[in-house]
Amino acid sequence: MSKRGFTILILFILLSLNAFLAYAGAIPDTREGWDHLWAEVLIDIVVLGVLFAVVAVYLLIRFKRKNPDDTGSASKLSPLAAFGWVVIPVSVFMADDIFLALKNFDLWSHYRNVPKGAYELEVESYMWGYNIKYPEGIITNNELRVPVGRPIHVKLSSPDVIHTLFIPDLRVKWDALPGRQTYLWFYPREAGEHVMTCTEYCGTLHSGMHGKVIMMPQQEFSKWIDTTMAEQGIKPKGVSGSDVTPEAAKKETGGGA
Ligand SMILES: [Cu+2]
Repeated sequence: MSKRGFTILILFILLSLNAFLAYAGAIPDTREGWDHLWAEVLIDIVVLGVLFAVVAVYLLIRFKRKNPDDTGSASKLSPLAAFGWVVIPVSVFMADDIFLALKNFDLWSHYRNVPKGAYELEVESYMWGYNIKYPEGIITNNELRVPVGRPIHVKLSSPDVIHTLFIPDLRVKWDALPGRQTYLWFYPREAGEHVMTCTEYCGTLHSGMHGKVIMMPQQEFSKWIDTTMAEQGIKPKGVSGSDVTPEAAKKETGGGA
């Protein structure tokens, strides 16, 4: 095997090994999955970019014209060698592309399948803000409160133009479209506050269209539900919504869209 062929083979093995090691890592959540895939894309672009740049620069220097009258004397490539020179570099690129596409598809399916037992909310995005409707009947404005430790299924709608519900910290984002219901889900792991914002240019006050996602410990959330229900004059319907078990919620939501 020629020296160059050997170099390409080694690089191909290294890339495949990288792909294999990356795939062996499980995706525990979409947020981590997103970060992982993004890092992977950047690393692969850099590795492939540097690799091909090095080869190109080497060839430019190695076969530089020595004097203005040089016409070159390269022997013609055999059909098999010509085929190899096309197929091997293309395969290196394609192997990585296909690998990333498969990983992306895997992550995408996580994003689009709402886990069972999710707490279901409706978020109406309008010019210019968010109305959040809780299953207990509560409505809040630009403040999305959720309990920690349970998946949150957000059904999105818009009465006017296209908006987005984007929660950067959670790596979750989906459009709210007039005349159609869309959805997203996320899993609050710990208490805290995060920004939610619209990323669809939706008119004059688009830049002011943002709010807070407030993740609360379950008990605190239940208390908040009870207090807010009293404040908004909502009578409890038999079972308090905040006490709904994941099993009961499963029947309500049915998962999916
Ligand atoms: Cu908007």
